[in-house]
Amino acid sequence: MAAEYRFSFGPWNIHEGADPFGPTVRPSIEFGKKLKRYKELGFDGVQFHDDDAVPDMENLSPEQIVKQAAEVKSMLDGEGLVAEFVAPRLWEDPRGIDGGFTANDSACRAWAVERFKRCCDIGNALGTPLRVLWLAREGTYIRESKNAITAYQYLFDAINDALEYDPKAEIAIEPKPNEPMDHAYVPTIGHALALAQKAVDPARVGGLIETAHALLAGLDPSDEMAFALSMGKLWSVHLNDQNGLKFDQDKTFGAANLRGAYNQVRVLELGGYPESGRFVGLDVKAMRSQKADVAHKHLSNSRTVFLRLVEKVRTFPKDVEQQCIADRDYEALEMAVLEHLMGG
Ligand code: XUL
Ligand code: MN
Repeated sequence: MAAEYRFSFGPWNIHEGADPFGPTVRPSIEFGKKLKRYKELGFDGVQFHDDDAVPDMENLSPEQIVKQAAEVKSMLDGEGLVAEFVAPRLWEDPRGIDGGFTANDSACRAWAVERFKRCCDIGNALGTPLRVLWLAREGTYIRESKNAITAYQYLFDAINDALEYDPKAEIAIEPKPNEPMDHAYVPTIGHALALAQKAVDPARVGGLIETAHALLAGLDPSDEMAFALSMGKLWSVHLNDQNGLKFDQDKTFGAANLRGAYNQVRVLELGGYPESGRFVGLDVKAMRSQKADVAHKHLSNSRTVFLRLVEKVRTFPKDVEQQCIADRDYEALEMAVLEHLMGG
């Protein structure tokens, strides 16, 4: 029996539809109601930012934070859900305006490291060792505003501080080359895994690869995943899609490039991802024009596309593939893939 995939998403993937050019268009759904949706939509894992779990954390003591996170854990247990990861949301606080870990202001850097430690506490209270670092504002709008060499050193130090503080923590870096910054530090999985090698405990630093982020870097997401898998470092994915080089769209998985989606599923299959027990995260966003009562379809549709593509990968005629490769007839292989995807 082939291993089953497990799916996850974050509460931010059911949202009110605000964008940089207009306000919300759908009512807010409270966290408890969102949790009820997970199983209905076919999901078992919940991804968290630290303040998704403990919204008022900046005004609470470390003990109060852990207590509130423990209450969220009970809610998860009640719904038969598990927490997949917790990510420190540094980018909404005024002290994170210039990036937290790489801020020029030492007080802001100290705040960011403390916040990461609280994020670790929340992760432990929720029962997950996985921390995700999306390095939102860790970068620059103009290059002269930071010393990038020093900034990378600050980043190494922050990661090492968290690893030392929390012996259970496993940190998956989610690379993204730009947005909100003009240039973000750690733009690709290659950068992330090089950084991992420099950590005090390299075995506890890996990666999360998001389709749209790899595409924004001009790279093939399936090859980025292959690189991480080859190093045993693909600890989560954020599958979605992206229609060319524009703002981070977080479209339904496969919606812009079905062949590209097929290749991502193929590489997860080749890499034994389901056997690893890791989650398939879907970081997808409902279109702003979607009505409130159907603003969850991007999630169930992405999961359906994924599972349909698993079937496509598993049923692709391997003998044809082998023959085409032996003949070096890549036109024939390409056509066989296209026929298979078109249902032929
Ligand atoms: C940003 C992004 C985030 C992270 C979680 O582009 O993808 O949602 O996945 O912080
Ligand atoms: Mn993401």
